[in-house]
Amino acid sequence: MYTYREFYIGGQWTKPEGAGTLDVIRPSDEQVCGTIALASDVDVDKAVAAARRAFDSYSQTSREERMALLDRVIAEYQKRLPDLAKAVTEEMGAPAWLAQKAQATLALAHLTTARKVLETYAFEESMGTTQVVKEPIGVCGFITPWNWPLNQIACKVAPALATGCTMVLKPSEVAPFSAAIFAEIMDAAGVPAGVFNMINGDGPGAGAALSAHPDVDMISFTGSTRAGIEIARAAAPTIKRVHQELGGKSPNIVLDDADIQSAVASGVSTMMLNSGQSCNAPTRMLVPHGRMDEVKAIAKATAEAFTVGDPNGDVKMGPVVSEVQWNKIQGLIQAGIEEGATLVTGGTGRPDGLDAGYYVKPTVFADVTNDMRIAREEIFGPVLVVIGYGDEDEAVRIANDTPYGLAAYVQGTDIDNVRKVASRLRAGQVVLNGSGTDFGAPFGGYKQSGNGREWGAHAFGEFLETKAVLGYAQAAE
Ligand code: TXE
Repeated sequence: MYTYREFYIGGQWTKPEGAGTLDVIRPSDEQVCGTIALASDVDVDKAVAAARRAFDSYSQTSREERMALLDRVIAEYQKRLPDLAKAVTEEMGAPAWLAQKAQATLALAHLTTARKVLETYAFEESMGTTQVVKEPIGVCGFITPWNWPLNQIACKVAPALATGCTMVLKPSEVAPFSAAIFAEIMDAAGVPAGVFNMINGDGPGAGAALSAHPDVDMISFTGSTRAGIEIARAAAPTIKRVHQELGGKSPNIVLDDADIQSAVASGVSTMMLNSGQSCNAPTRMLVPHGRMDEVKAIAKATAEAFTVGDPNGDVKMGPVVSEVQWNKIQGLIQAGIEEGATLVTGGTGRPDGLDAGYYVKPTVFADVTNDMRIAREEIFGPVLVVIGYGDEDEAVRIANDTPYGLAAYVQGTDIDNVRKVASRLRAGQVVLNGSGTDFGAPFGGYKQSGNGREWGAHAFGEFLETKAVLGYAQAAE
């Protein structure tokens, strides 16, 4: 049982001013696994004030001081890896192997990448007699989700620390315990008081207050497009910078010359990872009409090999995060059946033998058309849709026919053609033939998948203001 009823403000665990609390539900058995306090507006004000006070000195630290700080954070983070992985399994249901190998460790990759980028990042450049300086933007507000909780915290905190910003984190109220351990890590690493602050709360409460706060200079948000719109609206009167990483409905184009067995099997596996709860999951598989039957057979076999159950057991897939998500997914599976898509495997209800917990059957729909709800809406569960296409032009048209543009995937043997198809896709990241994650590469969306970029050197730009100093290069009198 986790009990974190205090907030980390100004370098201290601090009692909340508000009286609200929230029980956190363990998705694997629907039991309470801990309790958090909910921040009131006064708590948000206190956290922002602490970050503001710390900004004056932290923004003046040298590159070397911040590199040393990141080294200490990395060292402390490594010590807590088992605790972090366990908390993620408890709060959002990732299987223990996934929590250990990915959920907890991806955050480490962002910290080490930021540390490396900081070594050489150009904060100044000369343009004739003008000097252009990149300065930390100020106090940042971070609102993060529950699906890859540590990854999404670290990919904001790491570049913010590296660039000299101070920050207030409001993690997801659904998965707050790994974030609390993260705050303990920051404390143990000796992050100066007020540089990193953490409060808990829900979206309409603490999230909205942070977004609207006049003393917050930028908000970085990862979550639903719905909340992203509300955050941008709340932030608008204060003209703060708003970075958003929102939903996706990423196409996975399997070209006719692809190794169909491996392209389809890996597409299904990537899609099902983390119970399908990844913003960049390849949720729409596009295949030539003539290969549909072959694809159905491979997708069915791959999905049915996904063992589902207690995330602490020997399973490939745990539950989805919450009852709300479970109901949303069930509703969309039902919609797919009613819209006339072919249900290849899976379907509504819990997998056999699982009576409690938010478990979903790995589900594949084929013969889907791109106007069906299951092809248009982000399902955020283990549900793949397979759509047929006639020629490559049609594949590209279907791929781009979505309000989202976070990621896209292309599989094929003729690499020149694969590259050509990639160049026609409107997405912030295109993955060719199952290439692995590149933590230095920018990550973010076109269209309604958001704006701005995270990860690596590109992330630094989100946290920097640009100052032009004219006449800088004049001779001293
Ligand atoms: O997300 P929310 P939910 C998508 C996915 C999922 C859907 C709903 O499709 O099914 O979103 O998930 C905070 N002002 N993604 O409801 O509400 C909230 O407290 C300020 C995609 O859980 O977006 C939490 O910290 N903050 C995604 C965070 O937003 C607000 C990851 C995420 O919650 C707020 C998760 C408000 N008005 C879900 N409303 C991705 N891009 O990876 C909510 N929040």
